[in-house]
Amino acid sequence: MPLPPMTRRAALRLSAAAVLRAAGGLGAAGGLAAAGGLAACTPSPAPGPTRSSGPAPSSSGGSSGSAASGGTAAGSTASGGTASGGTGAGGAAPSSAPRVTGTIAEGLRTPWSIAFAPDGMAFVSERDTGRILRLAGDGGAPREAGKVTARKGTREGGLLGLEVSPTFAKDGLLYAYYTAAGANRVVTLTWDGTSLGGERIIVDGIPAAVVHNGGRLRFGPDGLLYIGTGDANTRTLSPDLGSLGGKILRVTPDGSPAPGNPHGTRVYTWGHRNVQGLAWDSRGRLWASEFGPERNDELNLIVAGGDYGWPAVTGGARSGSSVPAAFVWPSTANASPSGLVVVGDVAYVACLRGQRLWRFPLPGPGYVPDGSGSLPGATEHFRNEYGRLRDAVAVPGRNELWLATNADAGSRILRVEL
Ligand SMILES: [Ca+2]
Repeated sequence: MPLPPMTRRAALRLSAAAVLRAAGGLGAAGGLAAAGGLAACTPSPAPGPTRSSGPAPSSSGGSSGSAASGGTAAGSTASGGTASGGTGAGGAAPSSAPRVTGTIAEGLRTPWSIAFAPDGMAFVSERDTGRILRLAGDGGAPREAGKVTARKGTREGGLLGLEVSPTFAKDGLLYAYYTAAGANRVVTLTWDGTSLGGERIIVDGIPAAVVHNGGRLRFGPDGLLYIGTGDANTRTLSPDLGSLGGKILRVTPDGSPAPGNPHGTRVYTWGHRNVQGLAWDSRGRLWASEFGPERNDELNLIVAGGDYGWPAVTGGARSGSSVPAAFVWPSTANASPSGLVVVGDVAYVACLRGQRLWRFPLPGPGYVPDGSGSLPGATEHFRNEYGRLRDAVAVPGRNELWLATNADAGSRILRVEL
């Protein structure tokens, strides 16, 4: 689905105020939110006003792998700081460190997911309000486009993932994942050019709980919808092939089991704890981020039918034929990975508790996770600068990400140049 680039007009309208707000960190955003409501900020082309401590000299040849050697040894914490990553095996991957260059919007309430429509408009979900906002690609205040009735009072449930139909220009369909009264579900809503309506449930009965609700939705290059779910705090669900919990599901656009799924059901892979990030590289490989149990957060290379180990094992360990994680964060304090995006065969992972963005040049063809839990060239950025990071998405047609921060009513969407 070719997407037109966002207008350059936004980039040319430099707003000193926006730069100052961006440079002011969360305090500024929180103050504005307290004053009431949402605000848009003109994306700023200023050179990295929020970059902390400047980029470290780029380490050539991917030797920065030592900055974040991963591994499965307890206490082997990453210490990459804001070092610029080597390009590693990424080939044509961007070689520069990501840098925040502006604030797209602020005063949002726990934005969970961002999804771009073909015309450059973006939809943003707010977890706790159930609102779906739309953001014009060239700035302007966010407007409410629609709303779902999500269950209140869960810590990690609510309105979670969004995804735009691959044929959005024709059907106007927006997919949404939310926690309903008894379970998580996936619905479609129809965009009529003004608002979203006509909600239709396409997958229901995904186990829900106060925590571990998964929630990521992404269409793959095969035109099928992939759904990351969680174990709903009941670890026996993950290896249970009859449950939709603790899985990556693969369905057709109408929610039916995808043809060719390994068990003839919606289940694509199993043995997951809580999957909140899904992305494909240029070779068509699917990567997924997953929260570990107070240790061993994971970046996984996903293969159809795979068992990803939970609850028998985590991280680089194997149980039977389970697939070890490609990269392991021994301490969740450094990660707690949610949104995942791949640009130029470099993966970026937005982290909650770790309050940073991880960057991984992805390995070349033939790569198979070897249980070491490490990938060469991994680096971390923005540590503790913007608070909890929930989602990272690529801006169509640009070498740029939008990054959703989670700071209750002071949450922001940041513009990140790569
Ligand atoms: Ca695992």
